[in-house]
Amino acid sequence: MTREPVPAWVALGANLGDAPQAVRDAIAAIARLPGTTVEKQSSLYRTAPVESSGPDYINAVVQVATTLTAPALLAQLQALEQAAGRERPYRNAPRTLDLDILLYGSARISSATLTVPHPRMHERAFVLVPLAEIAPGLGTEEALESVAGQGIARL
Ligand code: A4P
Ligand code: MG
Repeated sequence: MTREPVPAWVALGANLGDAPQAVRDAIAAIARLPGTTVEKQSSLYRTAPVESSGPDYINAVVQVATTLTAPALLAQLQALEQAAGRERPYRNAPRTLDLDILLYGSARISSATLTVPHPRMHERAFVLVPLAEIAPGLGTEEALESVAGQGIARL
């Protein structure tokens, strides 16, 4: 049985090593995932760490269309994080690459390993600003205004 492609939005973040290159390479790698095409990609943004330490982050958001299930997409994204040398010494540690699923169609998922929509996306300029760039219909002005104090600059 062939599955219909589902639109999904993935947030990318990095703040160790050559972070802009890591984010660009990750977008190219996502485009090569099975059953997956990148439909839209935001600009890259330089952002101040939120509840995290270390250098500024580079963040971006992509819209994909994928025939992968949400858990399969998560597994593929985690493999890309590992391939980029991701280490997890402690929560919100600086990282070479972080890939989070923001939205998967209209699905609401709450499992031990996957929560969709991403529970913290509406608190974060580093997610909302790039998401608004490629999917203005998904967010609200109120949400954007509520994060206006967070440092973010388009590269
Ligand atoms: N998980 C559950 N739901 C999801 C989902 N929707 N997408 C689970 C991806 N993963 C999801 O993630 C921990 C576990 O979350 C995974 O094993 C998966 O099963 P992780 O990537 O190992 O750890 P993390 O990234 O530290 O956690 P998380 O929850 O992604 O962190 P946050 O809350 O997203 O914050 N500041 C700036 N400026 N830019 C950033 O990118 N990122 C964070 C991470 C903090 N501050 C930041 C940035
Ligand atoms: Mg993550």
